[in-house]
Amino acid sequence: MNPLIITCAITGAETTKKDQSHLPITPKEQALAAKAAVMAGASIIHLHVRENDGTPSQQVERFAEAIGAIKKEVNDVIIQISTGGALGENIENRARPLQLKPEMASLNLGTMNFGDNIFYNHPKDIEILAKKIYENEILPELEVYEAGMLESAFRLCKKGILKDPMHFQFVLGVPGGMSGDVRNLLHLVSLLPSNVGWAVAGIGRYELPLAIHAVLLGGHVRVGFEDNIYYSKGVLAESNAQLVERVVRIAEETGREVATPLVARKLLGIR
Ligand code: KMH
Ligand code: ZN
Repeated sequence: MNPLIITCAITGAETTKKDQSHLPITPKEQALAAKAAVMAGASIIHLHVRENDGTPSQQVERFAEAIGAIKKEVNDVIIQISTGGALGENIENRARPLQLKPEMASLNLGTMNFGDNIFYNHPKDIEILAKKIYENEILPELEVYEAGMLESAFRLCKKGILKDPMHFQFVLGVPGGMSGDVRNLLHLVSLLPSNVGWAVAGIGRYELPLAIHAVLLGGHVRVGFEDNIYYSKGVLAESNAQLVERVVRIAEETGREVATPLVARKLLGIR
């Protein structure tokens, strides 16, 4: 089986310090959280940034500052910036950090209810973001929250808007999308052609069971405070790294090697 790529989504746009006091907000905090996650076994950092007061931001300068601080601590990590941003953010702002040409960026493939809100991804906006991502020679990670979005990706690929080889992230457990029921993951994986890669991010209590299944099925895994702030039921995690460490232990116990950033680049086809 391929080595396991672990992504750590250290901050997100929705989690607050009130929910999780160890949430990294400033570039310095993000750099230290990223370093610990990479030391634990993560090879990709999925990055959102915040203002000092915790407000979500899509400011290029803030992304540049955070990326610089992270790279200073762990030079070889793969940075994946978010073009999802925070709920309600306009498309110009969501596209802004692409000019920094990170190695990866997320690309969300459809509009959906997102808890009590709407996560708006107009087909035209998806196309605009895809174009900007490829123009900047960035690898998109295709965020899929339900099966229709996966089928949209196949259509967009036929039209040339998305390019092979595609790499998917199944984000399961957002109220409004597919839940993290393992049968949903199995269904999504069953729809994939052989030349694509996939990872899973389980939201909240779904994080651990879906990570275990991905390790066994040959997929990749995302964990972190963006998706889940708990270590176990009612017990808050102490750090993002603690969530990564557990996935590494599971991989080791099941004989799956964990990818270094270098190996992850090879697997993902990043030059
Ligand atoms: N903040 C969520 C509404 C992404 O990073 O691309 C969307 C999100 C997805 O976090
Ligand atoms: Zn995100």
